[in-house]
Amino acid sequence: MSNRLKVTPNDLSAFWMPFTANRQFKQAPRMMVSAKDMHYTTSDGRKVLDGTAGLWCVNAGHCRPKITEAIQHQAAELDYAPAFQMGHPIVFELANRLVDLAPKGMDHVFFTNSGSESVETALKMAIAYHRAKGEGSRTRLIGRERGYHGVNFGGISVGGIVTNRKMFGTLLGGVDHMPHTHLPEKNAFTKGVPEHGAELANELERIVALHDASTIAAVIVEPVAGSTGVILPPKGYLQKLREICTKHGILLIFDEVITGFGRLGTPFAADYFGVTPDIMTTAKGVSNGVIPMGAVFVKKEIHDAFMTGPEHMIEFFHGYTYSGNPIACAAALGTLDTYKEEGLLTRGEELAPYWEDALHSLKGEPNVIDIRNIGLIGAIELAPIAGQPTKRAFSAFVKAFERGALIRTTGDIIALSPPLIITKGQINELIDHVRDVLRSID
Ligand code: PXG
Ligand code: PLP
Repeated sequence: MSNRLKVTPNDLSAFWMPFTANRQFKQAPRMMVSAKDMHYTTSDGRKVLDGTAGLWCVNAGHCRPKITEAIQHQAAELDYAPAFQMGHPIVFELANRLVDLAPKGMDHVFFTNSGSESVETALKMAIAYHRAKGEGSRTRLIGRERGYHGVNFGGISVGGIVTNRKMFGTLLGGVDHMPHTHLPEKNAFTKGVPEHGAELANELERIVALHDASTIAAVIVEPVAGSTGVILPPKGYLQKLREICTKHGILLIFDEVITGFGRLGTPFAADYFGVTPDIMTTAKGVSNGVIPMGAVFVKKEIHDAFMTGPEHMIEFFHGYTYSGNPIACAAALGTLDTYKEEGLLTRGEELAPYWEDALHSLKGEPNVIDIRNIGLIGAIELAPIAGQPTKRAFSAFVKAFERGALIRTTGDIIALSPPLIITKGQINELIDHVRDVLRSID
């Protein structure tokens, strides 16, 4: 431990950090050395309140005993078993537990190691499903502007974040995008789901008319877009997408990597909105972020469409070395036990009104141009500094960290998504940090 605490800037160069301004970070590193429940401890011994559940994943809070014990036990008992043509008991147990939690009709689950892999898996399943049903012409994928579906080639192709796409060539062919639903001129400072914009779902009809339904495999959207700065679906929008997809035989994929596992105060966003997709991608909260894991839920009809042909044949030529890794499964079971014992998958619903009021109390603070909230998610959008987009929010992030709160910024938007164990007192503390920071930066 003492060695780890003694990292000096010269030791930092080998690690090429993900989604990080590497040169800037290495000049002034921000290091966490331990964590418990709602707090991190930094390398200089300060406590930092986790306002973001890590990267939207540590839903049960940090270093929870059930999860730690499950991992320790599993590591000593069965560390690894091959994932292909072999099984081990707890992966089946976990699949059953997850299916019991999932929206009705989503009866099967395929394991991956991240949200990005869940997305690739879902897109491949969708195309292969249509082919298995004799509709091999359905290959086109429809995403949405400002969507985030991870960083692999399929995900950035259906995704709609220009910085994640522009450096990487031609991406997947046969992809189209619907418009995003961020309408600040009509919906700014709305509490919860906004009134305006459901008609944007009709853009899907336009795309269907352009290409013909017989060429389209799937539509993928985040029910609530997280990474791109918290964009909520207007009232009725997701229902409309569902209707249009059903009408045209197009699969609807909900990317619930962020919204899954209690973030909105329901187990999944599908439950919150009362709209059931055909495929649902998850990761993050499934294992509390502690060991990498992702899970793709599918409806029975989709799974069953693959279960044809000779029984000795592999039905779906897809999978990862670590699909259903035993230690990841143990972490996930420990996570689900913790969620259940503490009622965490619905705790967000009780806290949401308090959270909403606390967040919206920031209206009127310097440079705040919009505030959005749903469940235990919040976004505070700042006016950018002229000619220097992202700089104002990044200053807020650094200042907040120095003051003792971890917040997340994307563009000039502050996104908050605390662990679901947060108390009302800690909500006040977090929002007070943000308020003080907004008053202290340019
Ligand atoms: N889909 C969605 C909807 C996501 O939010 C992914 C896929 C990819 O998951 P992996 O596990 O491959 O990272 C995500 C991930 C942020 C932030 O601060 C968001 C994500 C990841 C890291 C940071 O907004 N979302
Ligand atoms: N690259 C090589 C050379 C491999 O042998 C494998 C798996 O066997 C992979 C990539 C894929 O790795 P994973 O299954 O962990 O995604």
